[in-house]
Amino acid sequence: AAARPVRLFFALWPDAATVRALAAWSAQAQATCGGRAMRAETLHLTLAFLGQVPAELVEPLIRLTLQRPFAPGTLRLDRYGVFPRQRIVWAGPGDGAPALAAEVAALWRDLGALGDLRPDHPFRPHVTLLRNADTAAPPPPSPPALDWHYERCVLVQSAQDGQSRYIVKAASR
Ligand code: 2AM
Repeated sequence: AAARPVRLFFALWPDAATVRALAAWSAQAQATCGGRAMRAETLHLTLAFLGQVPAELVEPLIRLTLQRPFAPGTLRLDRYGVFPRQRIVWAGPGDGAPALAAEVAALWRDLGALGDLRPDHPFRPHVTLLRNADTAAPPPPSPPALDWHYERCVLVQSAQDGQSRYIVKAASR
């Protein structure tokens, strides 16, 4: 039987110090906005969401992740934001993270060459902190800016059995 499609995305996964800082951002936002805090081990920034991908593409995607260059950089998270429709409160870069956006565009070019893969909307860099939040009121002032030094992008499988579970399939060098 054909293997089932796999839900995949590319992301930046925070180091331990960045996770701690993000957890503090999350707690501060939750005091005002309520909602459900993302578990610390699930905090991430999505670079490219692939959705359900045919199983045959998983190995090529792992090879691509291992082989293609990905430029490290620093992302300055300095604001809260909300997606009212999804009732999400997030942390993000006020400047839109142009260097990271350029990496994401290059990643999509490589993905498009590999298969029928393209973004379904523009890149909006954010780390989801709270779900089912009260997004009618503005979030509180943010803590001091957080500089996240990232080294790698990772290919992640999202296994949706009840709560979402993330499995890292490969990391860039
Ligand atoms: P979210 O946190 O804003 O919901 C795994 O689901 C990751 O992929 C999450 O970071 C999620 O963003 C993101 N994601 C889910 N559906 C998406 C879509 N259609 N486009 C872009 N990102 C998506």
